[in-house]
Amino acid sequence: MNIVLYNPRAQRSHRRLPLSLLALARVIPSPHTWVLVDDNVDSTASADLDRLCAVTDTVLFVTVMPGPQLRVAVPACRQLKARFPSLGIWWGGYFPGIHADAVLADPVIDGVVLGLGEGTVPALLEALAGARRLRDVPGIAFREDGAVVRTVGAPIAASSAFADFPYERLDMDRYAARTWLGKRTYNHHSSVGCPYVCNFCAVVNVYNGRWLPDPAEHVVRVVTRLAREYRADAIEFHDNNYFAWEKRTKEVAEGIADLGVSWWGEGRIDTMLGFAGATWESMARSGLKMVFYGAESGDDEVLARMDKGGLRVADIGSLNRLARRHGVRPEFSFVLGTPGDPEREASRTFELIRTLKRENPDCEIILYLYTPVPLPGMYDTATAGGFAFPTTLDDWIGPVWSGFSHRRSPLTPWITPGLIRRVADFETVLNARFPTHTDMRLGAPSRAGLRALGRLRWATGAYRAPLELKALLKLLRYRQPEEMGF
Ligand code: B12
Repeated sequence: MNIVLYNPRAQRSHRRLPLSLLALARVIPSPHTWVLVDDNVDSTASADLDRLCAVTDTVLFVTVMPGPQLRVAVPACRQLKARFPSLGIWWGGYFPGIHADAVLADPVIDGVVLGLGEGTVPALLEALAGARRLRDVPGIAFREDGAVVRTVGAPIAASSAFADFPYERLDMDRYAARTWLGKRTYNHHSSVGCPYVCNFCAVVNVYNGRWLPDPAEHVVRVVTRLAREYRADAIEFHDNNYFAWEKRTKEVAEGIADLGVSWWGEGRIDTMLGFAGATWESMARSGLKMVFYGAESGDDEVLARMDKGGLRVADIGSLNRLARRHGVRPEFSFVLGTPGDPEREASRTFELIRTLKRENPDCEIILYLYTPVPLPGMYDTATAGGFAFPTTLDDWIGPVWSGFSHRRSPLTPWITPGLIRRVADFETVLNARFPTHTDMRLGAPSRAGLRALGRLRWATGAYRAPLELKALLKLLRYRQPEEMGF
């Protein structure tokens, strides 16, 4: 069988290794063959798909995130199936895993891999070749006699249990991204899942508190290979929770310290507040430049409701000061618009952000609005108020739900246009007063202009309707890292 691995465009020119598909490619056994089509970097992607899918005995494997990627994936798959009706089309990734019923309501998609692909794909290929029943493949969903069948027991293992990513099959120069971290930035993913169960995070739906890290020596080996063979000078760790284990963090930091690589990853405030001073020093010495933290809220009551493991607002401030002392920039993400009193939550969070900026102007701030994921807690409050996910892909890619996936227009029953506007206005003033360090294309004069124009509004708290700042940000094509990556 020929397997076409397809990464639909998530962000044009977002030059990052398509790790989901590389993870699958390494477990495809011969005599099957695979080829990767990456719409993020390849302008001929759609012609390539046409050519490759015309070959008989081909299966299309598509990785799908909600939002823009979904909006590209749906029409592409429909066109391909219309042209090549016998083409098998299988989807995987968080979105299809969580919303398998909506995906399978579309006749064009033959099946969904619900969790990790490595353990499932070899068995799936056997079934597609007729050597076993689909029902005997673990961790998939497919249609049978008009109903959706889900098989259980998706195997889960650390990535290091499988072969290395087949970088040698890619044009690695095309994936060396110029970012604020370095001239040749590559991305890596060194652990599966996350050990926590925050009730607003899609990772919990798939891994439910499981976290399987690659051992430190494995991570060091991969980073060394990227640095030595492919001249990486920066690494983004895309793990959901890179820093969950202090010992591993320190060992990796020590192992990569001499490579001259800058790096970034995602961590928890409570975990990293507990790290020893020596670990912070090792991390900083090894090139750690910034850490993304889920700070979530400036309201202790909301933090408790989010199952953040006892995190308090005061901890966010402590981490901000600690990170500053070590010269590692914190990037705090907040999730506004949760049930209860979202207006009060917003006011408290804005106040906290002002304090964080006062104490460490270098910290970065990212604002989201809570968008439900199907987990007990806030999701139940939403459904009780009438919230329901779309049941078809047409609805998912339609105008109403597209904004939802961007976490900007959440469609929760308690959200009001006034609150959405209030958050957007605050964000505009914040972005002008403190333009992100991660936007490489923003030159010094543009930054200075933004700061100057944003200063008065920030100083006086006059966030309402900052039309002049909105226009300037638009003119400068300001990039928001949470949507576009760095
Ligand atoms: C890199 C990344 C991006 C990149 C682009 C990724 C790309 N495909 O090109 C960018 C920055 C553009 C991005 C954007 C967004 N992202 Co994103 N992103 C990630 C991130 C950090 C890493 C993905 C990755 O490479 N993982 C490593 C690989 C090895 O794991 P994996 O993807 O899970 O793949 C395994 C399985 O899922 C499965 N699998 C995956 N695909 C397939 C396909 C087939 C056929 C099979 C068989 C199996 C399979 O097998 C793989 C190997 O085991 C994840 C979080 C994470 N740590 O995974 C979020 C994540 C996927 N993103 C998410 C979201 C929501 C978004 C946004 C929509 C959010 C926003 N802020 O607006 C935007 C979309 C905007 C846009 N322009 O598209 C969510 C998805 C949640 C959900 N409900 O589906 C995640 C999980 C983050 C989170 N914790 O919420 N993202």
